[in-house]
Amino acid sequence: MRYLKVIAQDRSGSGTAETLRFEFYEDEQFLREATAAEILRLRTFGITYLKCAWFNIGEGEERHLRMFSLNPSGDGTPESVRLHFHEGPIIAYKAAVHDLDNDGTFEIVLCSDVDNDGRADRTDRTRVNSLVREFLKIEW
Ligand SMILES: [Ca+2]
Ligand SMILES: [Ca+2]
Repeated sequence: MRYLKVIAQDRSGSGTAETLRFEFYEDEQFLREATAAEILRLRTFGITYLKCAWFNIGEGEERHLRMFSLNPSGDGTPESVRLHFHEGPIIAYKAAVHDLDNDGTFEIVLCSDVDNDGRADRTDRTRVNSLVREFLKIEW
C-alpha cells in the first residue's frame, strides 16, 4: 500500500514549523522524496498541514502524517482516504473520509481536533477536507 509521509519541522526554534518534507512510501519501503514540481503542487496541502501544528522541534521526524487512500472496489476512485498522525510508530490520532456510494463525494468526515487548538469543530473538518482534496491531486 502506498502512502504519503509528511514531516514538519521547527528548525529555527521559533515555536512554529517552517520546514516541510514530503516522502512517498510503498509497503513501508521508502520510494522517494517529492520532486520540486510536486512540492510546488503540494503548496496548499502544506499550508493546511502546518495549521495542524503537528511538528517536530529541530530535525526530528517522530511526528508526522501518513496519508493513504483505499479503493476496495478497484474502480480507481477511492472509497476512503485516511490520515494517521504519528508520534514515532504510534498513531497519536486519526481522521478519515468515506465515500459510501462511490460517487466521488465523501459523505462522511471523521475527525477529532486535527489542528490541535483544543477544540474539535467545523474548522477541523474543513482542514481534513482540504488535505484530502489536495492529496487526491497527487500523481503517483
Ligand atoms: Ca458519495
Ligand atoms: Ca481544532
